[in-house]
Amino acid sequence: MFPVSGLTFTEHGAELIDDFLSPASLKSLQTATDTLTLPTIKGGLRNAETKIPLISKTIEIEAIQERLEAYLAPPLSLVRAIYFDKTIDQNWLVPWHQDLTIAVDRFFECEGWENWTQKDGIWHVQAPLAVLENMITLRIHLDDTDQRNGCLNIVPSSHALGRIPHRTITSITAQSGHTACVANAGSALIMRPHIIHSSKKGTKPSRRRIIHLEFSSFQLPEDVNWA
Ligand SMILES: O=C(O)CCC(=O)C(=O)O
Repeated sequence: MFPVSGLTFTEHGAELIDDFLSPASLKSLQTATDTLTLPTIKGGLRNAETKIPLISKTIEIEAIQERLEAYLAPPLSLVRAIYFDKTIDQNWLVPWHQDLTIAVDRFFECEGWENWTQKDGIWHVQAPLAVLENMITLRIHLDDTDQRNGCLNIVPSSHALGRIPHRTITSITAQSGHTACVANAGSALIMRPHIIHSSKKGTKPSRRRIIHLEFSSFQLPEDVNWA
């Protein structure tokens, strides 16, 4: 299987960019999160851009949105920001899955929009492929990561299979093989949300902080907004 450094976003649905952040931005984000501890860490800290204001500032200073226009046609907007923190004490795992769910500000009925649920009063729905194909996930690493602290694993090119029934994901993964996204602090993984991915427990746990940002250029139905 390819090392993550050999993958391209166009072909494999994921690409690692070394030194994505300037040293100054990396240091500031590390400092801002050094003393941040979360009560329930597995699901990450949602709406992280409002709770860690430095995230929005970094997006601006580092011209992140503009840089992502090389991967997804503009206009892009930030539609989700999550801060993940795996630690020695909170050494969680996430089984193989695709990110299919988006959050919107109201319920509507439309073919292909499935499995509506409400979480904390916010509507969540599995979006059609056209939406996912107009999204990009950016995972900024605040710590060096490999299998020892539970790096992300991906199945290269699996986004090309579209939305996959959950029951077949494990067998596809076993047949295809996967890549461990070994990465240095300050690098970023750009990936398709629907690439099959998982996160194992670290074998020798240490802190593994990620700023997970989702951008989209998809025009939602009239009167519907990202939530
Ligand atoms: O950060 C991780 O290791 C897992 C995150 C994940 O599975 C997700 O964002 O869907």
